Amino acid sequence: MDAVKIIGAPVSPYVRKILAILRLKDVPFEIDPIVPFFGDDDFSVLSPLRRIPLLIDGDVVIADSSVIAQYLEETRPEPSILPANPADRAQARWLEEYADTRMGDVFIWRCFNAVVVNPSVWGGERDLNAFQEALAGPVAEIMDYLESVAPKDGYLFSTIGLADISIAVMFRNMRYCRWTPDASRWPKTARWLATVEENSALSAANEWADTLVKTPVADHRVRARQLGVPISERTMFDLVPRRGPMTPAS
Ligand SMILES: N[C@@H](CCC(=O)N[C@@H](CS)C(=O)NCC(=O)O)C(=O)O
Repeated sequence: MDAVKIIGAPVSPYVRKILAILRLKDVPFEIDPIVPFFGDDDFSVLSPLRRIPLLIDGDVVIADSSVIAQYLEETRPEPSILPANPADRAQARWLEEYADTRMGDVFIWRCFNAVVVNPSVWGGERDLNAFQEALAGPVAEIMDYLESVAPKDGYLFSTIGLADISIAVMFRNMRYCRWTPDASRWPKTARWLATVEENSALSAANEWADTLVKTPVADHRVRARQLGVPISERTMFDLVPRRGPMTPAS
C-alpha cells in the first residue's frame, strides 16, 4: 500500500489525532510538518481554510480531521475506530465534535494561542492573564463535562477509538502551556486520559510534538528528520507567516 501524505506539524492536536488513527490502522504515512501559518500558495489551494491537517491519498486531497478520520474509516475499516452500535457511534461522533470545536476553541485558541502561538508566530506578548481566566472559566467547565462522560476505567467503548483520541490529543497542548488537570478534582478524566496517552498509537507523534514545539519553524523539517519522522520529499513551507481566513485575531 502506498504511503498517504499528511500535511501538518504534529504540534497540532488535529494532526496527532490523524497520526494516531493511521498508526491504529497500520497505514504507512509521510509528513510535511508545516505549521499552518507558514504554508505557501500551494497550501492555500489545497487547504482553502489554510488549516492543518490535510490528507493526500493518491489523487484524493481531504481537509479537516473529522472528514479525514471518516475517510480512513471507510477506506481502511480494520480495526474500526467507532463502536458497533448506532447509539454508541453517535456518542463517539458527538465527543469528537465537542473536542474539535469547544475544546479546540478554549484549549487551542484561548490557551495555547495566548501562551505559545501568539508569542512565537506573531511576536505578541505571552498573555498569562487570558490563560488564567480561561483556566478558571471555560477550561473548568469543559473538565466538569468530561468528568460526567469519562469511563470508570479503560476507554469509552471497550477499545481505543475516535472519541478517546480526539479528546486526549487536546491535553498535550495544555501541557505545553504548563497545565495538567487536577486528578483530585477530575479523577475519572485523569485516569482515562492517562490510559489513552499510554496507548502506543499516540506515543510517537507525542514525542515528535514535544520536541517540535520547542523548535523554530524554519528548523522543523531538519529536526523532524533527526527524530525519525517519515518526512515527505516536497514541502509547502514558506518562511513568511500569513493569517488564514479563519485565524482568530490575537
Ligand atoms: N476543524 C479542523 C480544525 C483544524 C485546525 O484548526 N487546525 C489548526 C492547527 S491546530 C490550524 O490549522 N489553524 C490555522 C488557522 O486557523 O489559521 C479539523 O478538525 O481539522
